[in-house]
Amino acid sequence: MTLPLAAPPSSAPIADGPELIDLHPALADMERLVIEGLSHHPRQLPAWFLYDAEGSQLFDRICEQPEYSLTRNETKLLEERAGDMAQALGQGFDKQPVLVEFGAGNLRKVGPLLKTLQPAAYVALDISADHLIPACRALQARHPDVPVLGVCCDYANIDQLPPHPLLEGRPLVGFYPGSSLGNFDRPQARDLLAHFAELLGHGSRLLIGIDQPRQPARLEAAYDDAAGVSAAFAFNLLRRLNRELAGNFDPAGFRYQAQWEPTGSRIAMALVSRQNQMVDLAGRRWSFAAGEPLITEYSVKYTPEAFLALAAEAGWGPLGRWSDGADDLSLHLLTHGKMHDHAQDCNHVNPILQPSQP
Ligand code: AVI
Repeated sequence: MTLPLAAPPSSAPIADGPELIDLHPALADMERLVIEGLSHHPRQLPAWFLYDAEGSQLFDRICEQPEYSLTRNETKLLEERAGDMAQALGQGFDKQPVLVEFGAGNLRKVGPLLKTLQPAAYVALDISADHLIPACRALQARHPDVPVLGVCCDYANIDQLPPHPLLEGRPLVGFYPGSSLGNFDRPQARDLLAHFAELLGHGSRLLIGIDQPRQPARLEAAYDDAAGVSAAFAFNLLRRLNRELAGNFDPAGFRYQAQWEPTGSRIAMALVSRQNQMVDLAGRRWSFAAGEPLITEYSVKYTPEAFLALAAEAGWGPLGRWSDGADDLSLHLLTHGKMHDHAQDCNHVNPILQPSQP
């Protein structure tokens, strides 16, 4: 899964603030991924392509839509239960761990954990540097005692965390909220969980947010909100491709669609071609048939049991689970290591093994 880096990493302090290391995939890598994705049937691009500066802002607006409850519910759960979560996340290490957040976005969820865990440092990984820089600066101002480091990267495709004095000799624990695991198909999701274990190290712990299946109508509305923000988020992908990879997509030639697919337990989001058409992109000419979808992303929903089975395939075992009142989503605490270690640990955090009550 590793992308060769076409450009050396650059690192710079964010004016009077935390440092940012830039490992964004190079244009040549993006071009290769576009050619691979459009040659695939159905056509599909990596979900991280959606997150340029504009896309990241649109995603933040999706999180505010009444139909999209995931962010609100998860944030509330974190605010209410961060003390228990931090206690279990940081348990058993001889030094204060560093907290590493994957796909950190606007950094608005981690605050309660920083307060309760008091990590030695906090590392935020996100694909959009434009979004990460102001978010890191604001977070550092709110939490002056925790050193903050931003890393702009495709976290699924880095070989290791960048060597940095803040991480040296420290245990690492992971935080992956927002159910972004669902934006990878199952084999990729399993590989990603295994990859997190490699990045964090043996014996590490991971707190991960997972959205669960519920009535299809609710899910379809969450991914196709009445205000049209989800659709705008998808259409922004075409604008990005036109701008960065010499494309000539005409957005009017496509319509947005979000459909629940029961067999995959997932929402499929797509831009569907309204007619037969040709599009130039990445130095090639692509034909789209009328009705043909370009999948912009999937969002797989896992029951707690299905998620834990997937995590086990990647060597992660359960330590605890917290859920929102409606049991629409869970924050799972996992540990990577031998199964009997998990059983012991579970005894320590037994009270949190059941969903929390509203
Ligand atoms: C980031 N990710 C978890 C979102 C989701 O719910 O799958 C992405 C998203 N796309 C459209 N709406 C939300």
